[in-house]
Amino acid sequence: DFVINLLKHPVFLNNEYSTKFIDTTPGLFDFKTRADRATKVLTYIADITVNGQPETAGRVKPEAREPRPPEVEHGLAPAGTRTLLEAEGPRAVADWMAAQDRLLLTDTTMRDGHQSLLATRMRSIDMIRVAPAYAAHLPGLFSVECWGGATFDVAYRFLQECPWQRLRDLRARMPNVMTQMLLRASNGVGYTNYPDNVVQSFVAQAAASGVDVFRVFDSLNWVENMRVAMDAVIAADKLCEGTICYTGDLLDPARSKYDLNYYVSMGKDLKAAGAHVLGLKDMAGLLKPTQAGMLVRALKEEVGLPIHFHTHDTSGVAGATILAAAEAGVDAVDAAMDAFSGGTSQPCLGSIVESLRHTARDTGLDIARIREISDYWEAVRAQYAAFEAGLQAPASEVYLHEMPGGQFTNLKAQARSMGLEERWHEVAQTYAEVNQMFGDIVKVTPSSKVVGDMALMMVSQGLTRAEVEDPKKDVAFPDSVIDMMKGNLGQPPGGFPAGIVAKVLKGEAPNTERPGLHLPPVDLEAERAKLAEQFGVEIDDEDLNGSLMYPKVFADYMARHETYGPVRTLPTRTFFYGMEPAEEVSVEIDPGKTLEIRLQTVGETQDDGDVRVFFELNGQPRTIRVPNRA
Ligand code: BTN
Ligand code: 3PY
Ligand code: ZN
Repeated sequence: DFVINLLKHPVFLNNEYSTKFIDTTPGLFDFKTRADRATKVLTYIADITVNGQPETAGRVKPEAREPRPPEVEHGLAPAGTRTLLEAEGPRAVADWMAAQDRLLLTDTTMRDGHQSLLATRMRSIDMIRVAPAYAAHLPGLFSVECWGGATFDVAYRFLQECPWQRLRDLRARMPNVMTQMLLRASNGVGYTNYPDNVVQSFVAQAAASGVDVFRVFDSLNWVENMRVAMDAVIAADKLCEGTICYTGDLLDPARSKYDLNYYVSMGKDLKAAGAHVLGLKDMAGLLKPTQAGMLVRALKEEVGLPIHFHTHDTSGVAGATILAAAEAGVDAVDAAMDAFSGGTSQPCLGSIVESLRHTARDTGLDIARIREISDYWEAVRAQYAAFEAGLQAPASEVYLHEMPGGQFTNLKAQARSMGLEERWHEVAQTYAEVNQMFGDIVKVTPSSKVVGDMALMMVSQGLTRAEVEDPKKDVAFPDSVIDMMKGNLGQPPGGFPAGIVAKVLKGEAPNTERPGLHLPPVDLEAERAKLAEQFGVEIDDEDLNGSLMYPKVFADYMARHETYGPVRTLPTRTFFYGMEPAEEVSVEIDPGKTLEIRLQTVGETQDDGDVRVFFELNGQPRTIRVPNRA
């Protein structure tokens, strides 16, 4: 008797879900009635039950406890940073930041935490259910990072849900604390440069749908290529965090390209470009404690903006780095809730709070509330065991390869799928060599993906750096490498080495100007009309911006949505593993519209290859046929 009533929890039922226009405008499509949407959701469950989810194939279904969000007084949301932003604007927030004695904290669990530990697979429902507890019990957080980076793509591509809807739902449940996103400047939340008007439109939409803090970075640290995105954030009256990506070791004489002067000068450029706050993004977790103290002091003195520091704990010493940065006067730092911290993720939020308690930088956050919320996250994380692919222990090897925490698990999975799992350390070594071959560049999405593609190619084909660089040897470079050498991601400090550019481009001249300068603007309304025609539905601004970022991924999402309907409120276990006979779940597909679903039995495969799956839907028998694709 495996009965779960996961979603009957009162906190959950009190929630109101936003609904997408395409789901709620029956006039557009006469067949899109509520009953039909229920059939679609049953079809999804039947399909996963019979055929499994490709994402979790071969993985054991976790027998984990139910995630139960903390009890919250309905609507409780004491004034927080968002209250200030709404009332007085981003400059006031930056001034307020600089005036605090306490160390301010951003919780990254809903973005970088799961991106770095679970290949970004956390579903909206698991975030939305706990958002009221953040609003009620942790109003002293600086921000909650919950959007951008890889989450946008993964929501559409793997989770079959709308990333904008996630944002609106979180925003509605946390009206007092600032939401934060990671924006790859002109690369938006994608892997390539977009036309300027696409970047502007995307930022305006993100602001309208609920982002308060935009951490804007460029994957080659090229400030010139960050202006369009930064200007759009400033125009939307949101907090613009112009960000330096940290790489190398500022005390290493062999890496003198990235020394203290380099970072100070970039910080000044970002201030001049209008940043309200200076982001210091150590995406691989390379900044060591002593260097952190030096860097923070220098940036505070010479740039003068409040500093928000981000790191990863891949090495195991990131906690020490954060304490050193705090000692040196950093204004805010990122951390992940305990259950989503450590390893390739951020350091442990609760332990930072405890470390600073009764000191000059006491965070003022309620540790008991942190533990309560982390306890929820622990149960959530267990549901995603299939996606755990991380480090079993801290790894000093990170100082060799310099892979970003968000890339590490992905590249490892890619290596495994290419049969290179046993040769992981060779991949790591090659990644470092590719970096040197490309001129020692900042490695962060998308430049990190280019380095990773090249490294995997070299290891799988047994190519050495010397062979790759040999003008006489013919090498078929990955598309992403050709694209970067053409200048389509912009320019690193000092440019790419002429030899490798010539080899990759076979003598063709690269573009060394800002890529956006050469990309014609997209006719947004023509694009909207084209999509409306293609999908036969009205395309709202969110859909339009989603499609502009990821045309193919968005189209596939829309096609699956047509078949499976609103699967985003299915319990995570059901979404990934389907149901078992006699199991029951409640699924609130719209505010107040709950489906009570019971799986009765799964029939035999018929001659035509279909399987009949027998359900009870709100007490009525329903049969769904799905093909047996096994
Ligand atoms: C019912 O509602 O009981 C009738 C079964 C409906 C079958 C649906 S229609 C679309 C989907 N694709 C399939 O292969 N089967 C289902
Ligand atoms: C992203 O761009 O997704 C990152 O997390 C970079 O660190
Ligand atoms: Zn990160």
